Amino acid sequence: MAGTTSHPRLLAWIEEIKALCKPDSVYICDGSAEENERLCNEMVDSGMFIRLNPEKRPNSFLARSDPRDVARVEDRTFICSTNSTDAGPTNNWMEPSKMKKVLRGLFDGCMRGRTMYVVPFSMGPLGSPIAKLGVEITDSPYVAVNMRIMTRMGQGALDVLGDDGEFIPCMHSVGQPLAEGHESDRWPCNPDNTYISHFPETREIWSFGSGYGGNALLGKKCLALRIASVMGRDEGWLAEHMLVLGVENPQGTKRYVAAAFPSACGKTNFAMMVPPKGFEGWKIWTVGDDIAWIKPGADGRFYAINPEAGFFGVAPGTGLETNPNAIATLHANCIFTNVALTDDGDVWWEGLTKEPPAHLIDWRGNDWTPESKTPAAHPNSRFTAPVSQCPSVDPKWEDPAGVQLSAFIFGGRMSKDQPLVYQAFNWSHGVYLAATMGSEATAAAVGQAAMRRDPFAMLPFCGYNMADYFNHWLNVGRLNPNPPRIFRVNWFRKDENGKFIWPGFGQNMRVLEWILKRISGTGYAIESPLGWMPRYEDLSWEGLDFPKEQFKGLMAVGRESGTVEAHAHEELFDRFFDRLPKEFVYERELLRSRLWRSPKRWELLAGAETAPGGL
Ligand code: TSX
Ligand code: MN
Repeated sequence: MAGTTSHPRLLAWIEEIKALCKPDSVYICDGSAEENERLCNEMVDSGMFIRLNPEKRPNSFLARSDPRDVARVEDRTFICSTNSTDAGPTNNWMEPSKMKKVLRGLFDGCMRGRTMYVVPFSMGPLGSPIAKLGVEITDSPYVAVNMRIMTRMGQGALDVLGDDGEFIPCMHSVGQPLAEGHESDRWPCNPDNTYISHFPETREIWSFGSGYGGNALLGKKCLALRIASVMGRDEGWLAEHMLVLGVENPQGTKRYVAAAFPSACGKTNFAMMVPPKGFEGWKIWTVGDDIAWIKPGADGRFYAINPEAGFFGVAPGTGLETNPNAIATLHANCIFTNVALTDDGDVWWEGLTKEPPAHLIDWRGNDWTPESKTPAAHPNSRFTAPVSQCPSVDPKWEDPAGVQLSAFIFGGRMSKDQPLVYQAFNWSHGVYLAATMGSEATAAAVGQAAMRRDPFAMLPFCGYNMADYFNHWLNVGRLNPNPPRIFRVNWFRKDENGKFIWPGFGQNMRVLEWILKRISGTGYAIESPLGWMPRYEDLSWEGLDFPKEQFKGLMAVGRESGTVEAHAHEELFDRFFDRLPKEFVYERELLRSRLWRSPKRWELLAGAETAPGGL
């Protein structure tokens, strides 16, 4: 069996691409279990997949990529708008017709000796008014089976598409045609000619040369973020790099929040958090761990869906202590990429267990022992797992109407000068807080820690000029009477000995609880120069011994370092020139003024430095 369609434009496009790429055969995926089994078995035969021990990890596989093809390639990612200013200063740009010419040359005959897979998919629940359809044409069976987990893939998507539905065409090739009688590489790719190209005006994606992750699974970063962000700008909604979770208290009241963090902040861990001791009867529900599509409703409130159906998570650091829900999700029906293989046919990575096994095959296929100098799993190794297998999956995770958001949380990884939590004064201040977020570049020994800015965690994922994106956020808040409240968090502050002050993980529940209290109007906060801040007594400490002195170290920001930070915002924003929202100039000056003119009350409570004389 194979997928069937009578959609004339889709059929014509398939013929056009077949003529260009010249594959040996064409196959339309139906997304069935039988098809999946057949493709996986074919990959086992070709050496691309290793079947894991069915007793330990049923229906699961390990793939090892070419060591040159292990991550997204930002320097080979292009936004091809007609005008370069519409891509903006933070994106690579090429004129669309010039890029098309380059791509047509590369795609000409690129699938010789291979099967061309047509992969129809829906981002978002099938038939949901918020969902978008795409069709990925690829010469990688690895892409086809990963898309089956990550999206609603197959005949169901073709049925929704009907005979005249809209779809986003996504072209993909690993870029390694096979000469007559030649065998394929185990992991074919073309690292010297990689292009991840987006055409926001015609809403097309063309990806060449990489078989890995976001470069190849085009529904995710390319469609659900870069192209969707442009659609959201035009249609009045938001495509965001955010997790979505629900928090339920013992009385059964439930609120949803969306949160954006730069990489390496533990987004998936936060999305699947387990409440700590002292929070009996509380529950965290997972809607998504990476992408949220958020639309204002007729009531002026914001409704979010997870456009994905799977987790494509970083494996290292995922263990029973850090994320038991993820570990349970991975029990079966998963694809692992670039992790290590155990002697009994299971997987392992750094952080899965405290003690590494005595012997492994590492991600490159070599023998590995605990004495080895290199990691057993690649630091960017991944699991592909169905959201439906997550024990904390929210009952409404597939609700086509989405879940109503009460808060946006923006975070970063900073060892100094960024408090555990504070709340924006208002929408435009919140947008400013999100636009200036980021993580520490390197561990700064002394003085100010250098922040690598990642506005809204969207720097590599915004399909248009980021200054226009900031304006879009300001507009969305202006046009809707009930936008979510905005918060900033930082779990990663360190003391003078370089130790994390905050225990993090499940203990972050205490911060979430204060956020929920603020939303409902029952939580106290003081007005600090940065925003509304909790006092020690405003957080619940039930079940945790965390002295007041330590809390000061977690919250305080000096006037001097705050001012250095405000100055750094100026440098960040200068490159956007006249497209930068005027509000941002005023927000920065207000921040400066508050830092030097705030009442003493704040210094005492948050432990800031003493102001110079006269204030
Ligand atoms: O994911 C993390 N979160 C969010 C969890 C809900 N990590 C993992 C690192 C990111 C990939 C964290 N690491 C968090 C956190 O809140 N906090 C920290 C820092 C930290 C690391 C180890 C400890 C404490 C804090 N260990 C002990 O206290 C024993
Ligand atoms: Mn991500």
